[in-house]
Amino acid sequence: MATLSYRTAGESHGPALVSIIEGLPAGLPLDVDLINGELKRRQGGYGRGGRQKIETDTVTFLTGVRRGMTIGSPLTIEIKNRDSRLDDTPALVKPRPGHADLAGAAKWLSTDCRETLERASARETANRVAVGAIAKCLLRKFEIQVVGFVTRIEMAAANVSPTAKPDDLRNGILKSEVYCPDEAASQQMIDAIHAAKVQGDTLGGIVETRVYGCPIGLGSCAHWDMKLDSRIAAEVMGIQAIKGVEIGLGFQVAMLPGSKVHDPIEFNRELRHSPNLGFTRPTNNAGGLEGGMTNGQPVVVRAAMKPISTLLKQPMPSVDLITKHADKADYERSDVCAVPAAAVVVENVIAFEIARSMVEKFGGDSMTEMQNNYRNYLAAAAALGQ
Ligand code: EPS
Repeated sequence: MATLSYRTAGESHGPALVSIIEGLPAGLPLDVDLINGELKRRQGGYGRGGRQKIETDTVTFLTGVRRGMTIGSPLTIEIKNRDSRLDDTPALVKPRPGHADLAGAAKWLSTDCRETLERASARETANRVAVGAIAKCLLRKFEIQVVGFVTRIEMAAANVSPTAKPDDLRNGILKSEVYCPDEAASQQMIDAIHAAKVQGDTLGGIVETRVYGCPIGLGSCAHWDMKLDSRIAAEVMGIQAIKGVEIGLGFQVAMLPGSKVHDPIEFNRELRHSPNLGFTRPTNNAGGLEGGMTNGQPVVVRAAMKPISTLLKQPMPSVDLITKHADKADYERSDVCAVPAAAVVVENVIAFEIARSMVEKFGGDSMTEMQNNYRNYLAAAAALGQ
């Protein structure tokens, strides 16, 4: 089975971040403005720290592209680090609770957490946003849209209609400094971040991604690791500082009877040639995924991000790894709140997983082949039972 995969490499203060993506069909136009636009959004959001003032993340294609199009060979991308000074970065010997510092230092038999934190840093998410944005270039050929936003920062919670149109969501997100389409909640979130900054503290929150336009049948119920919900959860949990992932109703399913959880199935003949094949659902508690496969409804995923573990004015109690004496955790330049950035990262890693499932179901060596496969599937599925 053809599949799509990627690996990332690069340290936070090394010369560059790079990624290799394999499995993209040939003939896919790569929209550099879209990719750089996503990188810029990741750098933004109220609550970001000093590093984002230094960097202007943009993508360079090193391999796999000719005249702006994929050519079927491995695609390598590079994002340069302006703050490149890896050999001159100081040792960090008082690990920050919540960060990878302590476990990484022990794992690699060191008293210096620097080498662990350089790779564990959320700077690496720039790679994954660029890869996801490339996946979006593929998804838009199939009219699949992916929209991510913030629904909570600490106690400030947004109210976002489950039936909101993607364009309305996007407009609301664009207007908000915290990428939240609920204007009133957006202001409360900004106030909460400001208060945390004054305290020298940090804040976490919840982000949501919705994917519109997926055909029924992406993913598979054949194996646990082919289930699309399993892959999405793994990809999202792999993002720095994410501690929980929910799909659809998520943890609420445990508190409701089946009659209130499952989404009734209806049929509208006029829609039978659309990606949902005419099967509509008055509710979407399943979050667009049943049995590890898309069911034609929007895919809805939420993720909880913990507060950044570097605290400015009140570093957490820690231990000096050389003397083993109690001390305060070291301070590294950091953000007060990176939840808006996380909304962009989550959105893009989900875009990658959806693109991967599209390549697995419809993939071919070229975009023309893949688009023909997609059309043939929709036609065959629409003709069933006639
Ligand atoms: C980040 C880059 C990092 C941090 C932050 C996010 O750069 P620097 O360490 O040079 O300030 O600002 O990373 C973390 C919070 C972390 O714990 O690593 C980025 O580009 O997103």
